Amino acid sequence: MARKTFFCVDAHTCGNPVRVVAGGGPFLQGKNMSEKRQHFLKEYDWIRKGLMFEPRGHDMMSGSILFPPSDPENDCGILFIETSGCLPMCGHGTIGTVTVMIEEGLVIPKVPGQLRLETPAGLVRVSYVQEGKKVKSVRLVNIKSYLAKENITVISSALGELKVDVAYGGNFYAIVDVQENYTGIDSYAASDLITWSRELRSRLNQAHEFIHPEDPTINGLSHIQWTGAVIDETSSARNAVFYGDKAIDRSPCGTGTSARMAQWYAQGKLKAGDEFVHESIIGSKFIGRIEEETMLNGKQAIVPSIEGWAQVTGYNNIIIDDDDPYAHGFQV
Ligand code: PYC
Repeated sequence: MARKTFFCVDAHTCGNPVRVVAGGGPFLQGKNMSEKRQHFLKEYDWIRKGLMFEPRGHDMMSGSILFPPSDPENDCGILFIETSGCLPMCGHGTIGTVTVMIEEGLVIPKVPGQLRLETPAGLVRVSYVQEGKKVKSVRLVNIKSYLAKENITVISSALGELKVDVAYGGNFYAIVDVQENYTGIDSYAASDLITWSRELRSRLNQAHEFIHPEDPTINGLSHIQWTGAVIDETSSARNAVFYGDKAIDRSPCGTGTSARMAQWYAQGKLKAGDEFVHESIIGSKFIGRIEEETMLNGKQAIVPSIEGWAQVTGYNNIIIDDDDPYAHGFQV
């Protein structure tokens, strides 16, 4: 490789960036997106680093690459790319990617208003509302989500002893509810939450194993979900989700919302059919719903859905050139 150009459409979902790679992505081997993700990580991770990190991206950058589906019944395959790596599933990424796909005519749905998307975490079904050229809202029916561990102890050097639950909603989340040593997101600076998250994640991963029961390539706790008081009293809950090394999701985080709904379901606070309005750190909202009660490897689980909106912000032909010492990005 000497000079490679990627045609990207940039967007944001409820405030969080989504860079959709519509042209220039690699050919990946594998019979599904989980196997293709492994191939990408082995041979093409430089693409993710170049497009996500500075100087072409930034700490919060997140995106996706589009692939033809492996099963002709489906509309598209999606690989999620982020500063943190290649997530098995990303909710805000799906909402942004669908908006871009439809508004820009990148994929023609087999059934108008609906899409079947192959993601590394499994099949995600989508419905969307379009007015003229614009996609007004997207609802995704996510993969099976469940509460993986309850009330485990982790020590924060800054806050002291914390009790957290860990739930899976496409990624593994440690959920920090308000408790004696933690009084909610508004009590702290976002930069402090970021520093403390790195420590909590590392301690939890050292002390516990988090492995998806059906796909062992999905493993490790990647995100910390701090909770706090809602801004709008009609909302159900609010969060600040830490990802990568320096990011707080500006959206309410789709997989984080799915994980939180699985936690509330397991604790009897939410039941099938209930709506769950989730606010982000900046007050943007996703509307979650429990679509189905189900089982995953003998454990109680739910099929959650998430609704949100996205906005296209621009077109970006991004060049990654071997001559550039920062071709594969950097972090400070
Ligand atoms: O929306 O699922 C999500 C997500 C994961 C990381 C950042 N956003």
